[in-house]
Amino acid sequence: MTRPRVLALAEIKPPEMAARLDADYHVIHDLTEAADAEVVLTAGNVGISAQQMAQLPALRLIAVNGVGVDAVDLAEAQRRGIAVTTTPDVLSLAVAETALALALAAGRRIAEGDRFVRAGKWALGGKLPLGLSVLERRAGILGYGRIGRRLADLLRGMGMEVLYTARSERADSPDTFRPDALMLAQDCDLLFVTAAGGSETRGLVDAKVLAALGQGGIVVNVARGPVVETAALVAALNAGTIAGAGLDVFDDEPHVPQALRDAPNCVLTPHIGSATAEARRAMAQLVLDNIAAYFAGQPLLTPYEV
Ligand code: 8YV
Repeated sequence: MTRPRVLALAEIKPPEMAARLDADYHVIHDLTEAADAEVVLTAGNVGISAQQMAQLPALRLIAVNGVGVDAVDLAEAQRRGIAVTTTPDVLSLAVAETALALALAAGRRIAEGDRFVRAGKWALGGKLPLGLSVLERRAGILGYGRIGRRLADLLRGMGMEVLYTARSERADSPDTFRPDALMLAQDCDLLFVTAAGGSETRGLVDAKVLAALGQGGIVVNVARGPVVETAALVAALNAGTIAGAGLDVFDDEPHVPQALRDAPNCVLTPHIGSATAEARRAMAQLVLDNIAAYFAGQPLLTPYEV
């Protein structure tokens, strides 16, 4: 029996899950050889454009190995009647953990301390500047979706006061609502960015928001690079008008501007928010289940409703 053809624009991990995709489907990696493919596998930070869809006339399902759909041309997918699935919930803890790790690393100068020891500066009598307590501060969460709320649960569980900004106040939330990023930044010290990417959230964290966060402020971005204005962030870090930053996402990945790489107390990671073996296995399972449901003519498990 011939296996259905699936175009993979992104990979799935861990390897045993990729092997399952290979066992069940004829996986193609070249778009120009996929005119008859009904399914495309992509990732949150890879997506698929209208131009790519135009080259795939048989396409019926875009299976995103991730939750971000900002890189998928959703309007075009809808126009063409193409369904989109994502991998919600199963990665929330991993991304929340990354956000927490970045906040701790920036506040307590962990990455800087590591570089300091490796460079032999400790042995030479050097001193690392004092850090800032993280858990004694107020946390602000910008984007109170599944990931933001999972992070809020973790922070509250550690005794932190948590504020949040979302499109509207959530009646079922134990946390304190602020209607916009500026008001959130005025009242918190740690600003966690967990909002979805795309035009609606572009530049939400700008120079004014950073100024409102203040000298003891730390910005953590595990969402999408453009939600935070890079030039404003670099300026605030260099001027010391905020205390630090932890960034997992960037405007033009995998390229990270030299100004950020040189910025003081800025912890940088290579978009590893969901990169735990546990989360990636569960994400891959959902991707495989959605693709299998599509070919079996059954309802998709986690459709993204446009
Ligand atoms: C990964 C992500 O980069 O879920 C997302 O939107 O950005 C991340 O989880 C990627 O999608 C993993 O394949």
